[in-house]
Formats: sequence, C-alpha cells, structure tokens
Amino acid sequence: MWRNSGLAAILLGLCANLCAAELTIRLSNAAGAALADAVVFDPGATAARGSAAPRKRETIVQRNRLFDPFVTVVEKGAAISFPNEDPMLHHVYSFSPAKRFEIKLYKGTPAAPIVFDKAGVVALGCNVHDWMLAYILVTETPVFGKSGTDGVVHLSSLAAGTHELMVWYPGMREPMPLQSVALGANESRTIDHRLPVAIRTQPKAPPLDPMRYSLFKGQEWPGDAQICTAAGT
Ligand SMILES: [Cu+2]
Repeated sequence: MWRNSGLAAILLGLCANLCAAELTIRLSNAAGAALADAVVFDPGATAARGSAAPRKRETIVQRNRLFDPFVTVVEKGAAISFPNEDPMLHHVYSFSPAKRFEIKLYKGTPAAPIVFDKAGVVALGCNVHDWMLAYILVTETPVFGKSGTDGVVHLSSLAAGTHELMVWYPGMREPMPLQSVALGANESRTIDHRLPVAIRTQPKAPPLDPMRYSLFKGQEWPGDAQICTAAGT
C-alpha cells in the first residue's frame, strides 16, 4: 500500500515539476490598444489529455439579440449547445468549412448540442438578425486561453520546454504563429506582443422597436423570418 502511495507521490512530484510553468501574454495592436477576445494556444501540447475527447460542454447563448460570448474556444470534439433565451426566434448557422450547420428557427434549448470535430475557425450568424456574429475557434490542443478586455491571456500548467504559440483574433481566417517561447520548469513569464490588426468587437444590436415588439411578446412567433424582421426584432 505504502509503495503505491509512494509511486503516486513521485508521479505528482514529476507533474508538479514538469507542468508548472506559466505564461502571461499581453496582446495589443500596433497602436498599443489592448486586444480583447484574442486566443493564444499551444499546438504542441496535444499529449496533455491523452486520447479521451473533451468532456466539458460549452454554451453560446442568444440573449438580447446577440450571441454571448462573442468568441468561444474549444478543443476538437467538444459539444456546444445554443440556448435561445430571447422571446423571439433565432436561426443559428455556420457556413465555415470547419463546421457547417444550422439550427432552424427555434426558441429554448435545442435537444442536441453541436459537436465540433474539425479544427479551424467557425463564424456564426443568425438568419433572422443580420448583425448577429460570433466565432468559435476549434483547436487540436487543450492548452489555450482567451484574452479579457485587458488583452491578457494566461496559460498555466505548461511543460518545461519550447512552445510554438499560435494566435487568433476575430476577423482572421486562420490562426497565425505568435512566438516561440522556451520555458524552464516552474518558470513564470510575461511576454508582450503586438499584432498588426484593427480592433474588432461584436456588432451591436440595433434598438428594439417597443411598439411593434409588444405585438408579439409572449406569443408564439409565426415562424417567418420576414415577420420577425418587420416586427423590429
Ligand atoms: Cu437571431
């Protein structure tokens, strides 16, 4: 018994030593403005999980006629559900090669999530509301992070060694190399990086017309995108 405990302790000790490096990446554009919703990932860290598919289910909500969040990052194989919390219908779709799908005019939570089984950039839209836009970045690696409004991405539990980091920002067709970073065991480092991009944020929903909207509130929508649009949704 004590031998097993000892082995576990040794393994834990190895992991603590080998996977304890941390990286903070501060992203800005050429003008020095912080880049929110940028994604940094480590393509070389594919062995971290083994062969099991990611279990965590992500959610992209439709609320106030917008997608929330604007940018989602998942590892290949992850499932995402698309609950509609609005009183009106949405019709979510993607024409992106990494995942083509549509969830036709619906309210509430669709019975089945969508599985994202190919790495790449997926752009989401809504057939009813032209301004609705969101992105999913599907990666081959479980090691990724998304920047907050401060433009900062944190990557933790990194192995010692060289990491060929990739970056993606809304509007990019595909990720691009960011930087090669060599980390020692237990090293904690901060790097600054400027990307030659214009600031991109989620398009805002136009004002709701309360008079026309009240005609439909609390009722079943006719299920016609044209009527939804005409009603000021
Ligand atoms: Cu919509």
